Order: sequence, then structure tokens, then C-alpha cells
Amino acid sequence: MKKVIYDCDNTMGISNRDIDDGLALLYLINNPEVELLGVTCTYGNDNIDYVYNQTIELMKEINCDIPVYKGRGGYKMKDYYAGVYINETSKNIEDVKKNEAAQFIVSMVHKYPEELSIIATGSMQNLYDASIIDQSIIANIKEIVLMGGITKPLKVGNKIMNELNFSVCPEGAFTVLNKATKLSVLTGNNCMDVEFTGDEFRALKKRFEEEGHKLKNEFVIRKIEKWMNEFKDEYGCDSIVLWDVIAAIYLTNPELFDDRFVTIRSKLDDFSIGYINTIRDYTENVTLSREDVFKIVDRYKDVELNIGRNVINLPTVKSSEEVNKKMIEIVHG
Ligand SMILES: [Ca+2]
Repeated sequence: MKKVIYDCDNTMGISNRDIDDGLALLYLINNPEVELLGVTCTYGNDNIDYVYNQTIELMKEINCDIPVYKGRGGYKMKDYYAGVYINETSKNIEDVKKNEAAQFIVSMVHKYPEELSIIATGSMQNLYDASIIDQSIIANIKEIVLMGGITKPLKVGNKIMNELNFSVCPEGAFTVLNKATKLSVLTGNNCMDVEFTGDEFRALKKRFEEEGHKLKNEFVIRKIEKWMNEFKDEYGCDSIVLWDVIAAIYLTNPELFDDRFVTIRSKLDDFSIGYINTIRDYTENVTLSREDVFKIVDRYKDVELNIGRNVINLPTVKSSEEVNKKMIEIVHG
């Protein structure tokens, strides 16, 4: 069983906000292979207060007593869909130390050195703050799985969608991507390979009605439907991308994915648009184990130059159908 902290910007239930963190959270709670130690909230899909309150509400709704911690920081949201915002997070060390979510992460890494997995699917602020509180933290997390970043522009329906998670806290993304020992990033581009279509949803809803609504997480059906309608209005497509859910499924079932190990060499500025600059691809060297590949490249960080280098994994989904099946298990609870 994996000891896991889920760091997210859950907005499930808020109008015109994505539901993927909420679905990923339900997935992790329902998965018998996961021991969820706590949920840490950050900003991203919306500001920290909305995310925290919404997550507390969700936990009440499903009668779950796993602790929820509030992060800090934020931005002025100008346009959610266009990803236009101004970051307003204080860098004062006393403010950093007040971040309860970061303090929880630090204490759990100390308690379970080399044993803890962290999945982060919002801004990287809490992990960044944790690394300021204790510089050794990121390297001592056994495994980090992120949803975020792009390797090329993200085209959704008839629009270009801006990257959200790395770009709202570029310093955090820079730090985590360069300091992590074993890091897998489900990029925006790779997540888009999995579509949850309107047809799949309608089949699920029909099955749910035929079975007499006997589902543990019945409310999820309504939340998916509402978000699918809002997304259709904005992007004109009859399907949604499951984003964070895919990262959660990767954490528990990496065999459903193909690994792609790359060396990155990203400047801090690259992350202000969420861009992951890959300079070498190890994919052809399939004889190496996952652990071996993560050990290959020296970790080099030159904070002065704001250029880092690390080897990371950018997994891709083998089969959309299999991943969607996993997602449907969530709804059934
Ligand atoms: Ca998210």
C-alpha cells in the first residue's frame, strides 16, 4: 500500500470550474492500494479559500475524515479559461512558515523518509514552500507525480488553452522539476490523449438509472454532467479531458502507461507558460529499469543562471478505454 499525500486545487461543485481534482480525490480515497495521509489545498482552478472550503465540503459529502490542510498564496484571476492572472504570493519567510499544507508535507517526509508518494495537481506553491522550510524535502520524497506542464501548445476544441498548474507558480515548478529524485509528469498534451466523451457519459448515466441509482457516489454523476455542459459551451466539444484523474491513475497503475524518460533543461521563465524543455529522450533504451533511468543523469542546478537539469518521466497512456474504465470505477465507489 502506498502512503500518499494529495496536493490539489479542487473546485468540484463551483460553477464553471473543473471537477478533475475532485474526481482524482475520490479515486484515491476509494483505491484500496492507497493510504491517503492527507489532502493539501493550493490555488489554481480558483483561489485558496474557495479550494479549501470546497474540499472540506466534498469530504463531508462523502463522510470522509482524512485531514485537509490549507496552503497559502494566490493570484488575481482575470480569466479562468484564458488562464490570465496576476500572482500575489508573498515570499516573506514568516509567511512561508505559516503554510499549514507545506508544514504537513515537511512533517510527513520526516516521518516517512523514502516512503512517501506525493501527487500534486494544482499550483506547485505548497511543495515550493515545503522546500523553503527544509531544502532536503523534495529530494527525499520517494515518488512525485504531477499533472501540469506542456511540451507544445494545448489545442482544445477550437481554442488554445493556456497551461495552468506550472505557470501559476513558476518558481515552484522549477524547484520541483529540478530537485525531485523520481518524478513523473502527466503533461497537458499527454492527458489530452484520453477523452471522456459525451457518449461514454450518457452510457454511464443510463446504466446508473437502470441500476436504480444505487451508487455510493451518486452526486458525482450530476457534477460530471454539469461540467461537461459548461465545457461544451466554452470549447464547443462533447467530451472532457480528465487531467488530474489520469495522474492519480498513473500513481496507482503505471502499467497502463508507457514511460518516456527525458532530460529537461528548463529556465525559470519557461515555466511562466508551463513549458517543459526536453533535451534528451531515453525512450529507445527500453532495457533499463525505471529506477535505473532516474539514476542516470547527474542533477545539476544553477540557481544563479536559473537553468536546471534533471531526468524526469513523461508517461503516455496506452489505452484510453482502460483509463476511462478506471474513472468509471470511481463513480461506482
Ligand atoms: Ca487541478
